[in-house]
Amino acid sequence: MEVSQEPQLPNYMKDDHVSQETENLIASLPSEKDFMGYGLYNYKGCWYYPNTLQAVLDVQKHFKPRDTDIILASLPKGGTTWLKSLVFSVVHREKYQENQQIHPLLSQNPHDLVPFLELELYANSQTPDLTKFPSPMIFSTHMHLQALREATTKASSPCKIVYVCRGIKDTFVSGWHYRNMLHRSKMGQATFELMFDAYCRGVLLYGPYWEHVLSYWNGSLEDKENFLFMRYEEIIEEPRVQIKRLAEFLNCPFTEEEEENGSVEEILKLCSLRNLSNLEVNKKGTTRIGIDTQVFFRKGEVGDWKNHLTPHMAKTFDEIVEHRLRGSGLIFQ
Ligand code: PAP
Repeated sequence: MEVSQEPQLPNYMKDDHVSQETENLIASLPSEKDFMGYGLYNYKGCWYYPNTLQAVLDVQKHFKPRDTDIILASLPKGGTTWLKSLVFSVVHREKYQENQQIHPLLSQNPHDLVPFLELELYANSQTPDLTKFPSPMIFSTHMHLQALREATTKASSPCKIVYVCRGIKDTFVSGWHYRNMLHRSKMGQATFELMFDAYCRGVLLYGPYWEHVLSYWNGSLEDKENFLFMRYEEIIEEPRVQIKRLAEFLNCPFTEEEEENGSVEEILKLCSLRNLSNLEVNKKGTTRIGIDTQVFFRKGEVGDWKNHLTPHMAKTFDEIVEHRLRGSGLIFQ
């Protein structure tokens, strides 16, 4: 392995928080090593590290969303941090319109404002205290829809789910940089190629990519009232249109007055990569789950893959995605 120092493993990658029952389950599951040699297990079509699987099972068993809850879903590196910032700011905008200086995004990382169900809340407890978050509660998850549904179908009426995704090539490249930053080490070309191969086979945490995006795409086609399918590239291209679409979906559309007084632009500016990444809280320190806050912010460019993938790698990704999504109506350029 080319990693020069012992990697700082986040808890969700470990296997030290697993019940005997889950251990028995894991022993019966298909397994593979991830590109760095850590064990992944396939449960109902999706790959997990042991601690993540334990937490997913706990979410499925114990989390019961209320109809006012909002769940943000994504693959890692699909636009999670941005979506958290935007939804939090849109939903809670009335509270801070008089005094933007006290806006929580200025002093807290977006991941601490919108907690992950399985990576934070249910990672250490089957009965986390959910009352400490402002109402309406906004949660997030990287679980794919079939896995999430095991929890949401317990609710008496559906809650709103917003999904964001990004083309596979930029998601992959963003994930590569994230892993380098996370492990505080520059991994070499051989590891890059191993990660590429794992991605192509779908063997990565919450993968395969195509199953994940398809599960939410189909969900959004079946139930437009409760599912919103968003794309990172579209938010970059037409932020005003997309944020208004988001607000309408969440039943808090911008009023004419808000549009005139610049509320939309203010939120976009507050949530911009430039603004967030320059805040003290996002330059140093860690999130509640112990990840350096700065690793969530990098370039945020569409097409950065061109600087990292060979033409052959790019073509391989395009062909896989085209093949896997064929007939679904979901197309990535
Ligand atoms: P996560 O799933 O681990 O939370 P996620 O936020 O989905 O990660 O992805 C991080 C990517 O979003 C980074 O992209 P890059 O590697 O291509 O640069 C990061 O720069 C980008 N990002 C984070 N915050 C924002 C933001 N406010 N606006 C636009 N892009 C952002």
